[in-house]
Amino acid sequence: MQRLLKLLLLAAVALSFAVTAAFAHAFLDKAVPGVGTTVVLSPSELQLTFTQKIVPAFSGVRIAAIGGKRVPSDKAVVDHANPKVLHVRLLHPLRPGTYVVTWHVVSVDTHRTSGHYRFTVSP
Ligand SMILES: [Cu+2]
Repeated sequence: MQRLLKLLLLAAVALSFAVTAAFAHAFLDKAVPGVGTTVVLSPSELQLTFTQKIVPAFSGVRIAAIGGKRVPSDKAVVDHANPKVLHVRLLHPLRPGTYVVTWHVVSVDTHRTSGHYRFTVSP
C-alpha cells in the first residue's frame, strides 16, 4: 500500500512538471496588425509578441497573400528592448486583401513552436 502511494505521488509530481513545461513554450501573445483584424492602411512592418524570449537565429516569419504569392520581407529581427518581440519589415506596401502570417520560433528554453494567423487590409 505504501508503495502504491509513493508511485501515485511520483506520477502526480511528474504530471505537474509536464504541465509547467508545456506552458513555458513561446506562443504568440499578440501581433500588429492584430490576429484576425482588418486594417485600413498597409503596415510597414509586422510585430509579433511571444510569451517568451526568442532565439532569432532559429526563428522566422513569412507572409503571403491568401492562396497566393509570398510577400517580400526582411528577416525577422528581435526587438532590442524586448526579446519577446519580433519585427518583420515589409519591402512593399500590401495591396488590399487577406494575408497569412506563418511563424516558427525557438524560445530561450530551446523549445520549438509554430503557428499562423490572418489579417486583412481593407480596400
Ligand atoms: Cu518550452
